[in-house]
Amino acid sequence: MPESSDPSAIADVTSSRATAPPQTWDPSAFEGLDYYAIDELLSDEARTIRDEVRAFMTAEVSPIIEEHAENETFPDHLIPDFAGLGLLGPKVPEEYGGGGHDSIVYGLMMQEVERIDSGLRSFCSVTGSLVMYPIWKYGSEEQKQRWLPSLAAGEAIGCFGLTEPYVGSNPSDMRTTARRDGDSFIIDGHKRWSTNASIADVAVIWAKTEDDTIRGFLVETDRDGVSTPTIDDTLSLRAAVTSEVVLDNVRIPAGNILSEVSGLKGPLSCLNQARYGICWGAIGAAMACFDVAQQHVTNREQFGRKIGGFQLVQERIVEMVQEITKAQLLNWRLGTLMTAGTVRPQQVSLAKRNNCRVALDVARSARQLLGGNGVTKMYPVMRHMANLESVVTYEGTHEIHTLIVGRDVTGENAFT
Ligand code: TGC
Ligand code: FAD
Repeated sequence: MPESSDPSAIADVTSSRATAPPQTWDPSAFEGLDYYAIDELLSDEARTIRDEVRAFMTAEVSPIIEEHAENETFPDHLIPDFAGLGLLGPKVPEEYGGGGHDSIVYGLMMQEVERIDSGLRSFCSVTGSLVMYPIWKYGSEEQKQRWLPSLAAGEAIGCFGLTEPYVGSNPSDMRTTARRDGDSFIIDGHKRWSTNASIADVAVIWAKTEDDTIRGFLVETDRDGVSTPTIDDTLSLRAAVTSEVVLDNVRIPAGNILSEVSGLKGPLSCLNQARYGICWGAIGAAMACFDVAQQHVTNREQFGRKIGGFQLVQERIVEMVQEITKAQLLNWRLGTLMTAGTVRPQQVSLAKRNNCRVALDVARSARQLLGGNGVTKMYPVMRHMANLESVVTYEGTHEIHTLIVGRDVTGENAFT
């Protein structure tokens, strides 16, 4: 029986309409979390670009993202805006249509995109780091001219095929093959978990040639033998496109090979770029969850006072501030090393490992502070949490990054 003697409360209980308290979060009130004044370490240009992306994502994307995630649709109408904001290929030189920015700017951009949704950051990461980067770094001048300006403008879309149904953490065991046949290569294989593939014009496919060497190939997706079935049963990154790439006797011109790299270091060097973007992006998601939690605890009352006044609540909030701040400092330092060109892949791994875990912990803690309403779509926290389950897995799982750093520190290989 309802405890209230108010007849309208009884009516609410007996009606079929659920009642919820007012939302305690205003997305437009986001101010960022900068406990250690890291803003002072940024250039004016970096701050300006970050603020521009932040404003766009808050005004244009935040209001629509929940619906896209629910309906499992990618908001492709945003692609021209993303291109206009320079989110597609921020580090690629301007002569090829990219932004020519340094790594700090790239990181801040990914932070602001993922603050709204990891799937949209995925779209940007794949375009810039996994498709444009290898074409720019390892492609011919003709390949660069053909693809980079249109990818930067969002007129062409790309995807990256490394993972296969039976090969994920250990890509050196890949089964996809590329056989030379006169002026062509014939590609056979099956890639799984390829972000963007069903909407892509070009796929960067990693395959083994007859001498067992891993090489990269540009495969136009309208070629005979290419199909890209969507993986549509995911509970994570639902506003992004994830697909398979099936390559059945696909003939491509020999000139489609990325001629300037061979071996596993080809795809892994692209992953360094994308993993770096994830380090910043994941903390964007964490900042969003913290913001929701902070607003909630300063609004919601229980036991006659704001829940932010309880010591156990403050401990959660302080833990979030502490871990996000440490991760932000890690990102800033990583960005300066990356810009200087002295970063080591193992340093990227340490930050990817740390920051994904921090983001997941923050999301789970924020959800806890929201109480029951935290499991509803009133708040973005469950969506971030579900997204982050992919983010902690792709681009190298938490365990793989542990082993990368472990090997670096001890000199012992624990992979096999
Ligand atoms: P290993 O012997 O360590 O290395 C083989 C060669 O590669 C070089 N290398 C690297 N080069 C550049 N960057 C790196 N990070 C590199 N790591 C290694 C290395 O120097 C060596 O070169 P060389 O010249 O001596 O031949 O190779 P391994 O077989 O022991 O494997 C290492 C391991 C397990 C760490 C690697 O396979 C790995 O990182 N596995 C994880 C796979 C992964 O991350 N897959 C990601 C798929 S793409 C994706 O998830 C996109 S999600 C996109 C989105 O939506 O955002
Ligand atoms: P597995 O490698 O089978 O691993 C399963 C479990 O075993 C993991 O917990 C792993 O950590 C653990 N494990 C494996 N080896 C070891 C070991 N030596 N020691 C300890 N533990 C170990 N790939 C692409 O190529 N392109 C993309 O665009 C892309 N996009 C993706 C998008 C999404 C949404 C997802 C979920 C994945 C995407 N991936 C993509 C694939 C992603 O990179 C792989 O899922 C990831 O590398 C892990 O591979 P796997 O799923 O085969 O898991």
